[in-house]
Amino acid sequence: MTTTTTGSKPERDALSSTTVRVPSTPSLDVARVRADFPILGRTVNGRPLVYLDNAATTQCPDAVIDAMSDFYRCCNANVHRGVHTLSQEATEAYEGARAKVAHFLNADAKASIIFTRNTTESINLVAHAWGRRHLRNGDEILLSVIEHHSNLVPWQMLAQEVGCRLRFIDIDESGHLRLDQLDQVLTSRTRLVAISHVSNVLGTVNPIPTIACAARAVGAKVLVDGAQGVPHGPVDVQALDADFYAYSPHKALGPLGIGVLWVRRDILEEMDPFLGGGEMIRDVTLERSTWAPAPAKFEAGTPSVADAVGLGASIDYLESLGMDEIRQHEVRINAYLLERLRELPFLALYGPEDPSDRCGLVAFNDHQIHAHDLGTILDQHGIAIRAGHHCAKPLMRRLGVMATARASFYVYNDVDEVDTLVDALLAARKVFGLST
Ligand code: 7TS
Repeated sequence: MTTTTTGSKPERDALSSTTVRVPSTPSLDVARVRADFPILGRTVNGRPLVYLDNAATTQCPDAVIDAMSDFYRCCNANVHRGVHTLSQEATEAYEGARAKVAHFLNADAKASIIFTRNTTESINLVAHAWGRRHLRNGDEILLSVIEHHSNLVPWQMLAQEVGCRLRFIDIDESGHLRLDQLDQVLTSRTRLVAISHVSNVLGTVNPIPTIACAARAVGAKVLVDGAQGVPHGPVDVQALDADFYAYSPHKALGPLGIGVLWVRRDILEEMDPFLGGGEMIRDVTLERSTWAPAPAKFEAGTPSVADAVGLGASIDYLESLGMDEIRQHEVRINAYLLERLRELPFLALYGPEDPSDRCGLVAFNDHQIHAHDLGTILDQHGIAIRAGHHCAKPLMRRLGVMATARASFYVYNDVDEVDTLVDALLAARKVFGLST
């Protein structure tokens, strides 16, 4: 984990730290890691599965699957409302998971961790609960052109509702944000800067502390879309100097169906509820209600308890591997991946050249084969990649393409799978009778 800051000055962001260099020796024992993931033993179209769609969703280790099935076998009950033993055990398991997330992200308080369904819901929660109360006609929200639709559409909807204006930071030719534009696009009207920690298309790790510092200077709050941040290295929300941080555990070895939102403790009181219903109230009369303190205020209804338990187990698993080691593993794979793909003259690659500037993914296009055809042919080889616009249509337009292919790696992938990918890309050329 990065060191915690006590003052307002941000420390380094471990993901974008320049100290990460391509390691000469492996930082993870991938063969041992793979043995923990039952799905990796299966075949697809008669070939061993090569799973390279981790930026969409990662796989679960036995520890996560077992934790969830144990919960259903042993202490399945509703939380926070039962005097009986099962309900108390379920509550302990649920709140224990919250404590693990708080520690994992170095949150300023356990109550600052709100469980949602995914990153998308976390960002929508901020737009409704904070945005509607604090943004007015003429205010500005600063975004970037690389944002996933999850960190764009909710702000468009809010902007239409309250009449505020969206502004954007562009990227340069290398796929880095144009920080030189910050002076121009941040104004005294900027109330919020909402930016992704890591791009899901370019892989670029964005320098959040630098952006947060500039945002603070104009009095704006900072929301970080951490969907592609948390999985790939140590994240310390206080060191990042953010106000809101959202992520999806299913992209970091956890289960589908649960999301995380961290809100800086002193802002929790400045937010209205998002959804109304059971568990989020202090008192209810026929005419009106008052709210429970956070996080209950933002978690109406029965939560996804087993998913929270699985999330807790995924954090234990990630910590047993080491988040620094995971970061180094990805940088090592990136270096080999970029080297091998650059050998193929028929490919266009997107994103930064330096493997240390990106997380373990690369988006690419064959000049002659559509990304969807490539995805289908690779599937015949047992290789799962993603093809399409990656829910980042404005970025596709900015890059001048309709779609890209994308291979994304994680803790159980190794360099031999890069070779398998390259062989399959060459085989795809043959299918279309194209030169290699
Ligand atoms: N933000 C970023 C940067 C993402 O990459 C994604 C998902 C999301 C938000 C939304 O996450 P969700 O869990 O709420 O859906 N990105 C991808 C992807 O790149 N391919 O599939 C999902």
